[in-house]
Amino acid sequence: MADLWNIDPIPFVGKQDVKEGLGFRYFQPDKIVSGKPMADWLRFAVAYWHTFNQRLVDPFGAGTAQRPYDTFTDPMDLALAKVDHAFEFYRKLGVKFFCFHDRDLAPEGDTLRETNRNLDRVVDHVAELQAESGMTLLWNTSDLFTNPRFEAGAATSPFAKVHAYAGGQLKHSLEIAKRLGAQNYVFWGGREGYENLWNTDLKREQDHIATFFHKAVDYAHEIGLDAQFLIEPKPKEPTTHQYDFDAATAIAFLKTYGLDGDFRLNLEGNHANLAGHTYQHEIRVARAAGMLGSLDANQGDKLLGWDLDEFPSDLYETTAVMWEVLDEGSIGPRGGLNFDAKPRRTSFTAEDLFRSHVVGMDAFAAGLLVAAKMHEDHYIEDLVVERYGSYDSGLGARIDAGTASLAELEAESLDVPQANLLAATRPDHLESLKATVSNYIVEALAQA
Ligand code: XUL
Ligand code: CO
Repeated sequence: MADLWNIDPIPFVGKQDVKEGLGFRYFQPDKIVSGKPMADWLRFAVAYWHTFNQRLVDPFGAGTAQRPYDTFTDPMDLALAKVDHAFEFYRKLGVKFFCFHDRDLAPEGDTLRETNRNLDRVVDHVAELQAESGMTLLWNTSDLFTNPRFEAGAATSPFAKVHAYAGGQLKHSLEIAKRLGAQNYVFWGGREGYENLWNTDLKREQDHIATFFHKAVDYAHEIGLDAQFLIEPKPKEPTTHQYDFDAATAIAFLKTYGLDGDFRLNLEGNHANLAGHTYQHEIRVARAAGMLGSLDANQGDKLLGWDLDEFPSDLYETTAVMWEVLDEGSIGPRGGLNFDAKPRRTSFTAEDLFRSHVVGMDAFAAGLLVAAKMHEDHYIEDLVVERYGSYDSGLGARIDAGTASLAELEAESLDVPQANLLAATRPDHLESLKATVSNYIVEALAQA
């Protein structure tokens, strides 16, 4: 194939000078870390929407992006050319997975039938290049938020015809998932929320989206689609109140409607921050419920309160994420790290798409190396075991087993002087513990 990006495949350069940012310092796909090749722990995916469609607009200005397919004017020619560029991008970057929304791939027609026809032409081309390249579809999804028809929601729209349209769109996306062998199928709630309760029947809207998910599960069974369904929580943007606010809210919703057996979660760093959580918190909550599915890899900006979708570069955060993943044994049965991220407006060249992915991949590879070292040393695990040790025997063990009555707890406590109770706890030296993690980052990477 012609050199569509005018760039060499990204090499591993280790600690050599990589000022240009077009080489990996830490990501070595075949390097064995904690018993598995790095590539198996990390399963990086490129997000079609940000990488190939995003023009780097912001609310105050037009896009700055320069892309090698900007010369195509016919929308279908452009759509097909983007697929060629996408697969060449994956190869040069060295990623094995990709993700897309239906509407990322092809322009809409006048009717759903016409839209599907456009989409299928492009999906044919994706299927051809997938067969040639061996790329895996980490997940696909339906864009149920961009088109004006979804102004008041899709599955939760107050208007039955809009819900129906969303269902029709979903059906076709599930067929594409089946055709391309998707590992997962994602639902991000987009406009599934509300602005104001005076005009909203919250219970009815939640019932409707639950029905929508049940129909998706039924149809997947009908067509033999073997993909893991995922919900991607996000607290705000675009609506004030999103029904899938955070991991805990999404888990409660899934359990309420009997969907927890069929769904897991796709968790995103920037979304976690918008919900007032850390990325690690969201992952731990999902793990505790046995519902960690996959990860959208990005980060927010501490000073700006919206969804910036920055490429991950914060090693403290990637270490925490990979700590959770190592403890879990994988990101999820079929999970990966999808770069739901875009370069900043000032990084507008085509090469910057490579550079920014290199930053994200290296940040996670570094996080993996550090977390692996921490697990090897067992310092944190031992500390946590010791912290909860009082539940291992005697009264604590009876509390743990749920057999201690309140009367027993009262008898135990009535005559204990306050000072003795503080002595029964254990100081954490929390500041030192945080420094321990920072020291691991410095030292593990110095040795890497
Ligand atoms: C939006 C977001 C989406 C989902 C897929 O904030 O994260 O791109 O990942 O619809
Ligand atoms: Co996302």
